[in-house]
Amino acid sequence: MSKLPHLITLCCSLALLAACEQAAKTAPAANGAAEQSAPQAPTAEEAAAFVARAEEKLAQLGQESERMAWVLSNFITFDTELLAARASEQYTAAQVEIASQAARFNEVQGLDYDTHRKLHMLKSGIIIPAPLDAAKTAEQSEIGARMSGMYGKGAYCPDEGDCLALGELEDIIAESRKPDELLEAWEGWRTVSLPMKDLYARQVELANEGAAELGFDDLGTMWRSAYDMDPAEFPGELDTLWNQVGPLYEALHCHVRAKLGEQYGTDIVPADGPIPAHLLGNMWAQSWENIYDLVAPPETAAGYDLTQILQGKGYDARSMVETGEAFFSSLGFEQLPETFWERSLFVKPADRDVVCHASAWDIDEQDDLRIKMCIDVNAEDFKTIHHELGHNYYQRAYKEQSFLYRGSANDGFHEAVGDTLSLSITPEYLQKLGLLEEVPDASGDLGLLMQQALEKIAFLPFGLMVDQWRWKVFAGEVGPDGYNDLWWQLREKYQGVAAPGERPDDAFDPGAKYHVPGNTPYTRYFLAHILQFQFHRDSAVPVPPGAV
Ligand code: X8Z
Ligand code: ZN
Repeated sequence: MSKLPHLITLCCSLALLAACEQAAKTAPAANGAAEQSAPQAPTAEEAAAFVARAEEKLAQLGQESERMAWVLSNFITFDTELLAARASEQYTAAQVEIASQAARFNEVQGLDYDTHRKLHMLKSGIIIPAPLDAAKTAEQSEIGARMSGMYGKGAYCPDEGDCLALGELEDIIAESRKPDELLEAWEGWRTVSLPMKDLYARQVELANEGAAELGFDDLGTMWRSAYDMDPAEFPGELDTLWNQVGPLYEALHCHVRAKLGEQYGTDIVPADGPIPAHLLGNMWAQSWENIYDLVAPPETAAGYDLTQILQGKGYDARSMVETGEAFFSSLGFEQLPETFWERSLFVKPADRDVVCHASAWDIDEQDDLRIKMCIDVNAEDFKTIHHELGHNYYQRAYKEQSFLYRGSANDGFHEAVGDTLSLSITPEYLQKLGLLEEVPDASGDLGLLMQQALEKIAFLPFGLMVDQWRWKVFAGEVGPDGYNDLWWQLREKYQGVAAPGERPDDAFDPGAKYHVPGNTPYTRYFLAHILQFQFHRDSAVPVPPGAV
């Protein structure tokens, strides 16, 4: 997880920064006399010094809070929630205070490029700001930790039988072809988010108040200001991208809807309406590779089933990660440190609650890299491992950068790197690994391309709509009573997907997606799904002229 949007403890940093500010205000004038008149405007040198101190403090304070977040995600208990909330409270307070102090340099002329850029990052790079009021900061942090805990511990407990955790419900959605079973798993998981709605609404209120204190219209404007362009123009850029790739999605949607109609009947999948969201093989209908068998082009075969191969060859969680590491090693990257293997979580523990949603961590922003993931031996998790390792290698490659430059050009870049490697998990690569005896005939490529489309093209509108929803929520275009309706309006508009039935009045379906209670911006994944193909194309080894 990257430090800036995360936790950081306060300790003496604010006192120090404040002391420096004070010293700057009362510095002797050039003639040696203490300043009596109105405080002088700060200079470019003072701005650079402020940034340097802020970076030093944020870097120093990040580690402990990152460890706290790690412990919470690995052991969700009453106490770890409380401790993580406290750490987050101190971190947010520090970030907000630094951001508001940074505004003092708004009018300074002659700033060097880095200072200017870093001041902007300090003022706008807070994912979940809080108001300066200490009680509200504490409330904000408690809400964040509680919602993370609720999601991580979430389970559906049917009237009869054992409770089912998200992973088990996802397996049903992926594998079952019985509409009733699919519906129960789909609706069951959404019982977890019902009690989040009020908490989420309050979180939005507090975050918006924090954003307003920092000079932003709302939190959405703040999020949109991280793309090296006028934040007001960013949505238009996304529209342009969507208009370019949307027709590809439409074609896929049309084909899949027709095939699902054949499978389940047009009374369940109407030929001219949205697709019910529980039939697409994924809990959020965000990628559809699990229904390949239902929609595969008849004249072709995928050629192989990577899940079956991995299982057949006796792969386990660790050897899947080792294989991912070997891909990076083959590109010339240094192996992961021993601590990565000692400290990462690869397998869902049987005896405690953890946040299973995959994530990559750089605890000390140097070499303490880890991933946390409840790995199942299947193709999807094999690719996700490459995704997570992409974060870790990116983090390590940037460790010598100054604190504020350790992130990526924008958040879409970080999400795209590991995925770019996954695009090279081709039959040829699998053969090199000894996973495929021989590369299937090129006549099977249509099947492979369909699999790729189900994973990558299907994702695009989902990647876009999550923040379209959040931006409207942050802008106050709907209140809590309208949250769910707006969610489904956007699901239909972008994805052509509908809820499989009437939703309860108090439903809060956005909360059933990790990144909403976890407060992780989502447009990054839409961008990454474009960028990774650009990276892939541009990283291809050029064929020398005359070689073909
Ligand atoms: O959340 C993730 C990663 C961690 S950054 C596993 N992804 C999004 C999701 O699961 O919804 C990767 C693709 C989209
Ligand atoms: Zn990621």
